Amino acid sequence: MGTKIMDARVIVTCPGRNFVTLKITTTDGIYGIGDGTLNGRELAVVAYLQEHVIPCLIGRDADRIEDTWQYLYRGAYWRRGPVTMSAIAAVDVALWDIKAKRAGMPLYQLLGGRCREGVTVYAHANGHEVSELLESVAKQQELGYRAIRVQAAVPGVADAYGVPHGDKPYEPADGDLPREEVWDTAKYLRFMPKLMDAVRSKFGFDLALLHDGHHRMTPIEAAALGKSLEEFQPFWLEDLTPAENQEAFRLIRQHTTAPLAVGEVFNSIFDCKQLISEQLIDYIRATVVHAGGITHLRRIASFADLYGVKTGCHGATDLSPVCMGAALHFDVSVPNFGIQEHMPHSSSTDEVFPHAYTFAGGMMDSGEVAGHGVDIDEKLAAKFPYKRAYLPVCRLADGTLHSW
Ligand code: KDG
Ligand code: MG
Repeated sequence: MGTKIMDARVIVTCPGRNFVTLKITTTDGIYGIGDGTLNGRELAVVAYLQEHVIPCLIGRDADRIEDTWQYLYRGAYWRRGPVTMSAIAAVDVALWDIKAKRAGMPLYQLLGGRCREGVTVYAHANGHEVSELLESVAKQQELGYRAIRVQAAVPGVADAYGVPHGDKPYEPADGDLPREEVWDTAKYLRFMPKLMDAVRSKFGFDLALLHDGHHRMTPIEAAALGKSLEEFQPFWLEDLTPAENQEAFRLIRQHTTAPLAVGEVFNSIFDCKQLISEQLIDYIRATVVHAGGITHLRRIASFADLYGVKTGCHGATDLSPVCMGAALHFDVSVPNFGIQEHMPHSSSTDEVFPHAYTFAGGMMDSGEVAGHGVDIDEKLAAKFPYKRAYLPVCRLADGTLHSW
């Protein structure tokens, strides 16, 4: 019994976008990998890992996942925050990968085994016009998705969240410096019922429809949106208002029964404690990489389960295939699973990160390979050096900085 951490290394690669991966090797020659990507702030996590975490890992018992988590969280004195929690997640997932490989089992077996046959995922549809959005929804349906997020350009607004610039697939971290976008909430609030009406009129009510407000509304604007979209029966409305102030969701809840999803930017259970215990949300969006790994995400999910809140893990392209693989093992084994986001990676990203997970008929599955089933081709990764890339910033017409 007992295997020690012999080596830990950070690999940064940019096969179309930046990814930070931690590779831990043990004295018995097994390695595990974890995702530590923090979009637009990648090198902060790299430095945190290299300068402050890796020196403490060498020689530690690789089997002591919980103790290592506590050591890096409590032991650091400075707790929480996206940089710290992404770094802890990278270590945690690499150690779960190692433990599952040593056991010769897929990771979900160590998490209690399957609770379902597969993971229902939602796709993204978007359009510069309503007609283009409708075509995009039809295309995702043809691919097999039964849950689809809809985002469209708002008439009279220069930039809407979730709509690509030009013909390339949507990838917002595209600037060597942050691109500046201009936003108008009033126009958006007038447009959204028309958009949802167009989608429901064409596709009916069997399709699960999701929408992301991306933190742009005040609480009362969020309440108004929820009220106006209720008749279109959204599966969820996401990130309507910034959630630093958890109490703000009481106001939204007083006005609408539209299900609410929040939490892709959360990194700790304390970010959602009140949201969950007061039943102010329906889906918690925290995922493996930004919320402290499998160890902490399970804690959040167990707490959420007490209050009837389901999981809805973030799964945009800035979460690497390593995060997606780990999330799918979590998804198949967590009792209060809701849905998983799926934004497919580019083919070059998929080549750098060979993986066992699969997609078919609107569902994904972790696969049956020992560990979390995702690897990194280091030679190929080295061909794609880091390239600085920022997310955009958002302003109102008068120049006031707004949440992006
Ligand atoms: O890094 C930011 C993206 O992950 C985020 O903008 C994507 O909101 C997002 C989503 O719901 O996928
Ligand atoms: Mg979102």
